[in-house]
Amino acid sequence: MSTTQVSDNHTIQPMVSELPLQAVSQLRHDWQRSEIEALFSLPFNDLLFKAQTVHRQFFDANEVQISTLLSIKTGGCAEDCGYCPQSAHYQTDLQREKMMPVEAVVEAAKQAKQQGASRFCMGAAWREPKDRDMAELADMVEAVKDLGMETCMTLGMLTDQQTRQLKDAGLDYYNHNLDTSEEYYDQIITTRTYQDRLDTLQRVREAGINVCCGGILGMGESVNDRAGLLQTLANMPKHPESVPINLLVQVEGTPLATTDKLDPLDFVRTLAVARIMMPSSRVRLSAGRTDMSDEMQTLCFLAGANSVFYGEKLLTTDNPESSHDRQLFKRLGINASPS
Ligand code: SAM
Ligand code: DTB
Ligand code: SF4
Repeated sequence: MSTTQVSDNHTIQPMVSELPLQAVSQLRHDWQRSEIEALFSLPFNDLLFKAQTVHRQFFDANEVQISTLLSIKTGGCAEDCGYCPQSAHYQTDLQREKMMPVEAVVEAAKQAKQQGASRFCMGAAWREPKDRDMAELADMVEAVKDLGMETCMTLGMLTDQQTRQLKDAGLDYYNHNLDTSEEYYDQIITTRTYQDRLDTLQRVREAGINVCCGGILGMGESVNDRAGLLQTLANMPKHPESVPINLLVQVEGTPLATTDKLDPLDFVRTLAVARIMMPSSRVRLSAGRTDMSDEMQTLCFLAGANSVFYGEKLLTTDNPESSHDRQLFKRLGINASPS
């Protein structure tokens, strides 16, 4: 680090914003925990400046990619994810629904396209899909692709064969979140391991499907756990193409329903660090937007978030009204990106 000599012989350090932005020209996969913690410890303005600078080297800063979600099979899930209203382990208000017919899925995708979504994400409350469901799932992928949309699915753990079936059907993205750090994982989920998740992610990557993988903030995790999650994501051989960062939606009946609310600025900080560490990935401001002010979402975009879920429902919980989102984008001069 160069320093500046001043006449009375004191030495002053340059501002962080004057430091070379080493992260911008290359994608790194060797992040050390101490470096990540140093990013989290930066003064907020320095961190946001750095994130926005990196963001502009890789993306149009005024474009946001728009995805719409649909729950194609709802509730009754065998897993015990402590945040999830769809787990059969908890008593929530949710109505269980079996797998939707292909035609109904295509109808919902058409509407999403009309509203301006470029990607359609189909989610199922499964630990893993059954082999007998694969043909119908493949039909859904093909039919949604025929509409000219990108397709994404999130179905739980996959076998090699299931992964290949989805790839052959033309699936563009597979969402499979790590949710938090490896160390904190068993505080949140006990019915599977972190390694189970990593195994499916590797299958998806090796099959040539784009990876969508991120996490949830506000589950009582420490800054160190947030750093751990981002370290695992960024140190994968290839960065996930999409990195959804969810704010926990606290649903009555789930074990995490009464967790202390996260400081909104800590959410923004984590997005900024994700942007710096994975500069060419779409970082998605995901669940939890109904609990965020317009101003907080604006800070998220400034921190480098450049994708959102659009449409009044996520999977089972509320998302902002589409008209409100359109208005916010207009106020900010944000355009929908074609992919
Ligand atoms: N069952 C599949 C799985 O878990 O991979 C796919 C569906 S699951 C609902 C998809 C993701 O939604 C989870 O990995 C989690 O990150 C997110 N999610 C679930 N409930 C949430 C909540 N209450 N708040 C925020 N994100 C949530
Ligand atoms: C992701 O990271 N968030 C989305 C999507 N991937 C599948 C799901 C959010 C779910 C929020 C709770 C619900 O609506 O059930
Ligand atoms: Fe099941 Fe997915 Fe919910 Fe976990 S997050 S309980 S795996 S639907």
